Amino acid sequence: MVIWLDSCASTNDEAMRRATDRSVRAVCATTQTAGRGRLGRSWSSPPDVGLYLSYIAHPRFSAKLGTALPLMAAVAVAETCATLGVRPTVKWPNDLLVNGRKLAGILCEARINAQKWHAVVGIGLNLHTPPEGWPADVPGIALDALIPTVPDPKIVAETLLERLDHWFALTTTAQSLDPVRQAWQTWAPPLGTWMRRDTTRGRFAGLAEDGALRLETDQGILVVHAGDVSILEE
Ligand code: BT5
Repeated sequence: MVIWLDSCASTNDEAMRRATDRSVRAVCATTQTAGRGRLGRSWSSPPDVGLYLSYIAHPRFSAKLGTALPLMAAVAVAETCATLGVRPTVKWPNDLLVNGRKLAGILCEARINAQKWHAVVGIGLNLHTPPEGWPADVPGIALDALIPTVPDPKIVAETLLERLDHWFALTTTAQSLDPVRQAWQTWAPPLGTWMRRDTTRGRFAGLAEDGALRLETDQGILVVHAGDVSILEE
């Protein structure tokens, strides 16, 4: 079952509250009053312009594959956009960009609940440009700037959930990040693209086995496990 709410603080919280209910697959909302990004940042979630969806990774998904979550989500969103004729670039770990602007963001959160590991994959995908435009600090882009007709959020959610189910099943069967790692790299900037992590510049050298980002710097390979990187050229 997919729960659709008119409004909530964050669909990630609503999904986490229901994480022990095996009948719930995802929670979506028309608007979020406290949509979250990573590292204490916020996700702009005005009514009727975005898809705000939190997918519940049931406990059957092993915690040791946890680093696959953002990769699976990014690939599922990229594939969903591709069915609509839009080809985004994935930016490690969790952004989907078009023309250098952010089309979607992903926030994976995990918690122990009822003695089981639960994870929620929160996805914000911009469908329509906000009527008042993008806030100055939000370099966003929406599907309506890229394609003539944007389907109803429920239709987009259906495709996205089908792609998420696919990647969860494949990763669980393989018990490995390899399939999703390979798929992720097909949506990534070309190997060798310059990226920056804090003050260090390096060339994109693919993903490590656990999904970490590898950058080839003057000092050798830098493996980035958390935080942000910027793409310096596309
Ligand atoms: C993310 O964080 O990109 C994760 C966003 C996850 C949002 C979903 S919506 C459903 C679920 N429920 C939640 O509460 N969250 C998830 P981060 O990488 O930290 O990026 C945040 C930054 O993106 C902000 O500081 C802004 O610069 C920018 N931003 C905020 N809202 C945006 C939007 N709607 N479109 C594009 N960029 C945005």
